[in-house]
Amino acid sequence: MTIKFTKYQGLGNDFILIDNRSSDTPLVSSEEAIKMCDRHFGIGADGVIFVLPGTKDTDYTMRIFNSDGSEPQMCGNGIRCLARFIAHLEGGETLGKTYQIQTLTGVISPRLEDQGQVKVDMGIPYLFANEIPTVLGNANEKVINRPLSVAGHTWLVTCVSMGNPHCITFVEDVWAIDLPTLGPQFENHPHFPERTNTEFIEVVRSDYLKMRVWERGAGITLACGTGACASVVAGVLTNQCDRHSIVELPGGCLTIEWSEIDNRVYMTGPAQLVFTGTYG
Ligand code: ZDP
Repeated sequence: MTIKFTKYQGLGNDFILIDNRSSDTPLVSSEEAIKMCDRHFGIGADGVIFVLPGTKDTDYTMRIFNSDGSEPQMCGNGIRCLARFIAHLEGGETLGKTYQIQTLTGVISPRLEDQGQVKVDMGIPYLFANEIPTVLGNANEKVINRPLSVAGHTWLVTCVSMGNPHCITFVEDVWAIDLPTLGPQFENHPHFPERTNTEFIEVVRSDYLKMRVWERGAGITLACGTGACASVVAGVLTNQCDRHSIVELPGGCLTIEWSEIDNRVYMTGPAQLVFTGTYG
């Protein structure tokens, strides 16, 4: 089957977007998504994102397959790309337009800003072990600076869910981390029953973090929006950063705010169209 797609990227975290408004079922299977994401034999991407019909309370529904075919609950860079894709499908962008998007973790609201930026209300962070989920510590307790043994070293980790699981550890130098070796061992650690995304954070200033990420189901990516949100939350919980911080990723910077007023996390960053095409 030939399928039309549009390629977007958010700080180098890149996605194949598919207009799926005609059906409640993704037009592409998770197995096909793996092939589409292959950077040599396919289009090449970190994931495939579908714009499906909304519900009575939302404009559209978003689903995503990681490049390994797994389906995460949520994605941050991806929903910024989805918002601009929807505007493209609807015939043009209206500054300030906010979409209500149904996801597997609830309703997420991206808002179109100027200069290609999108501000997203990412909802509240989940902090209890059973919400991550992880078996680190007691189910109804937060996971803050808990020891986790990986690759013969004991790391102090803080876990946060933005609808998807994140395991965050603070280090002196993010570029000294052997991510290809450590990433898979964190991702598949038995303490994370649904696997986990893993972020290594270097605190440059109280309002400026450097981050590298090994993503669940995608490996090393240039940016992870939910990971940046989770990392600022972890930085606040461990008294290492401000609630309003810049997160510098290999692909660029995101502005994150964990609101003291409504407990919601807000993320602002770019999303850019790369090309359109047909596959198959
Ligand atoms: O939780 C996961 O399986 C992630 N790999 C989903 C994708 C996260 C994303 N990179 C982000 O920006 O949050 C899209």
